[in-house]
Amino acid sequence: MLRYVTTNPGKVREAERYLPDGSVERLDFDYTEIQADALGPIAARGAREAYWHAGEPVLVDDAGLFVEGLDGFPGPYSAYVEETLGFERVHELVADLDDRRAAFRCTLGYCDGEGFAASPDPVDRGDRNAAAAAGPGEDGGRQDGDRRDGDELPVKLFEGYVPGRIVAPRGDGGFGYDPIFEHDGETFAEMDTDRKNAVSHRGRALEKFAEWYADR
Ligand code: ITT
Repeated sequence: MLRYVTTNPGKVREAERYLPDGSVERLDFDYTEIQADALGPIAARGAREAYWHAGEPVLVDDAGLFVEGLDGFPGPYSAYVEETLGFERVHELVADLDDRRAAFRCTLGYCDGEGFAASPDPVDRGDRNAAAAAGPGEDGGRQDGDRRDGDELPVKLFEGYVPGRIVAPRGDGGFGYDPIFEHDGETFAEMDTDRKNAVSHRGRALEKFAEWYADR
């Protein structure tokens, strides 16, 4: 069984459309999100921690909204900004800018404790020195020695991207920043799940993952 590790049920609703019925189940586990200026290292670190927690194959999903006129902000800080400001104030911040173009990015990190054959998608193999310096994690259940080994587990990454622009909130579907993100004339909150999946950052990343996972 593959565990889709997230505190956000909206992500799993979208992911289920790409994976065979009954092959994925959500695991509500809040892995540590390290501070980084890109999504890949956050997803890789999260996938290792989630794998050690779950003890079975895991997929983590790190996503963010990158606004051009704000030099990519909130990007990897999107969850914190949504919790503190909310999407309405993000729209207000952007409303007066000349450049309201934005993109959603999603990086999926897969870990099952094994290595990977060469393929075009990146594999994060961790950093021994950084892992040793960080020391053991706090999620318990494993011995410290095991944990350090775990920090070197390879994680396969799958990336997806969708361009759009920030608009006044419209629609009541989806989640997160969906009401203020417009793609092709509609906000993500105005689209149903299949329509959003067909164009979204998560859909693109899941498509690559599902194709690869079928042979795993
Ligand atoms: P987990 O980390 O537990 O998976 P999260 O909701 O905190 O859940 P992220 O850190 O990946 O997930 O999300 C960053 C923010 O971007 C957060 O505020 C999400 O609601 C938002 N977000 C992610 N994907 C989105 C999408 O498809 N549409 C709208 N907002 C999205």
